[in-house]
Amino acid sequence: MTLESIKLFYEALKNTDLSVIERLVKKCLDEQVPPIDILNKGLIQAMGIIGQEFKAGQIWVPEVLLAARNMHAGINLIKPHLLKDKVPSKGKFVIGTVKGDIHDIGKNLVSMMMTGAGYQVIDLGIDVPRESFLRAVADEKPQLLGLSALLTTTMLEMREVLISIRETFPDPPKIIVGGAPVTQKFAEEIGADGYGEDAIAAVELSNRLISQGGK
Ligand code: B1M
Repeated sequence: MTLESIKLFYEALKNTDLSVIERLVKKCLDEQVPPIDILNKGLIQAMGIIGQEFKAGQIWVPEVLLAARNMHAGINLIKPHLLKDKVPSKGKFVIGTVKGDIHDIGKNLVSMMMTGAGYQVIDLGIDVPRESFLRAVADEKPQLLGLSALLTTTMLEMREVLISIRETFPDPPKIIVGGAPVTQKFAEEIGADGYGEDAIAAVELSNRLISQGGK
């Protein structure tokens, strides 16, 4: 994918006309661009530029919301291509965005990639209170629990969820964390079982944890 096409994705994410991003993604698919490249080198890179503009105060929340809507539409179009190959179930994975955080694009991508990799995914959604994570672990007995956070303020909630889970369950699931402000160092500091830089890394990490014995 060239710089020129990143510009096309960027412009499509900012366009109020939803059909612009839809046509662009369909065109890439027709031209046999690998779906994973459309995601990583097109949509995610373009959203990165929008994030920088937001940070610099050049654009405002409504424009970011518009980009998020368009991004969802683009992801929905490549989803069936990424999930094409059915694989046997590897285990249960509960995921949610921690309390106070409503960013769900990254979390949805992790859910999608984990589904594609053969995990049964239970997605608790956004702004998930600690009690809901506890209930889901009690009810579903997953091998893995994933926590996503996009804000430097909400990432601190990850530690609290982790402590509650480990205090409540004698045989807790492996807990993996991720999201833009989260780092390997932070994951180690809070005692998470692993950190995934992106959705693919989350799958690889989960596979490693499961092969080491899951719970
Ligand atoms: Co918000 N926002 N936002 N926002 N937003 C950020 C995160 C910010 C960095 C923008 C900026 O200033 N540059 C900034 C946070 C600053 C900080 O904390 N230091 C910010 C802010 C400040 C805010 C508000 C406070 C703004 C306001 O209201 N004034 C507000 C907070 C709302 C809340 O949560 N309480 C807010 C709101 C919003 C929107 C609603 C407008 C919208 C979200 C819409 C939605 O998600 N449905 C939005 C968006 C879109 C963004 C940016 C621009 C893009 C986020 C995104 O979707 N990226 C973002 C800037 C940025 O991140 N560069 C920003 C694409 C996505 C694919 O990446 O989510 O990182 P990401 O996921 C990746 C990896 O991180 C990883 O895999 C994914 C795929 O590769 N990953 C995991 C994610 N979760 C994982 C879990 C894992 C493993 C990997 O294991 C379990």
